[in-house]
Amino acid sequence: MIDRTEKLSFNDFARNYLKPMTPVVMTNGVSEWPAVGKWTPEYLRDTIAPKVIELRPNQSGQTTYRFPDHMETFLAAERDGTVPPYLTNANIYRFFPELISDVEPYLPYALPDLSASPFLPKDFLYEKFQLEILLGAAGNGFSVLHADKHHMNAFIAQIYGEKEFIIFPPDQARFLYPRLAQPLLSDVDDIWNPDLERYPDLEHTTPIRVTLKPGDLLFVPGNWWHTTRMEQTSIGVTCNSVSASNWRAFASDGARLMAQTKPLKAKMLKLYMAAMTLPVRWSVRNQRRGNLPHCTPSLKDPRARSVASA
Ligand SMILES: O=C(O)CCC(=O)C(=O)O
Ligand SMILES: [Fe+2]
Repeated sequence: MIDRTEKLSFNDFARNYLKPMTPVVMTNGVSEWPAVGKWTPEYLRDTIAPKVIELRPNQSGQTTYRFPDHMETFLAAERDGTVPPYLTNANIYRFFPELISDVEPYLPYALPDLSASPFLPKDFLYEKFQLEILLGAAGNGFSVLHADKHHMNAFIAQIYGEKEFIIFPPDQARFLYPRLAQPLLSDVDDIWNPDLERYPDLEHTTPIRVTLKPGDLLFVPGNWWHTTRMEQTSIGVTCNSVSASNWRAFASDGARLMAQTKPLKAKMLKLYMAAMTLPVRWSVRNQRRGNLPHCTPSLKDPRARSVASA
């Protein structure tokens, strides 16, 4: 079971869910976003300017989407009852600036986001701004059971339609057939109807099912395994973050990846990360005292501005 609550204060969220890394659904967690009640597939088609975006949907190869052609394909599939490609992980800041004001204020629960800390090297892991659109139709689903990359936390907001999640706690990872080379991705191809002869250890798991409705906000802490499916059109927005609880795992994953190409730099980075523990502790103390994230000057994050002015 996952707790379902009304929208929480930042402090209650931090104390009861963020710090212990426990999932939660906040009903109306993002109800103040103009996107809720406004976004529909047609709205996205009419609002997003024509452009080509290149994505790696579902951990696979690169795919090119041409907007609004993709939307026409999507709407036609919706009408015909066929299954269009699930558009995932399209970064709003990079691809859809025309939509940013619909998803402000930035999720206060995701701040301070230590992955965006100015103390980190600029090229650490990937782009810092993480607010991504997921647009799916009936029959779509996220392609793989996984825990989020680099052990990051995920906040998944439901904007339109419904989406079903299946979720497993970190201590069940050993029954979920993690891939050898990509240990945060599962080998199990269809967790909704699993082949128990091929994957007998799944018998030891206790999946948690959650359905999100518009306005809901789901917190999936780092290392919690999950995937989704849809029986109807669904628009979601997801956001990754790193808090004090998963800072260490995040940092060492970054250093591990860097060591593959730049071993010396990775060694220096490890030292640097150890030193970073101080500002991390400081920001956590701040959180506990109830100071809002945008008050932490050492973590100047441009996204916090939209929180501050909300
Ligand atoms: O909302 C979904 O379909 C799953 C998204 C997800 O888990 C992810 O982007 O990591
Ligand atoms: Fe995920």
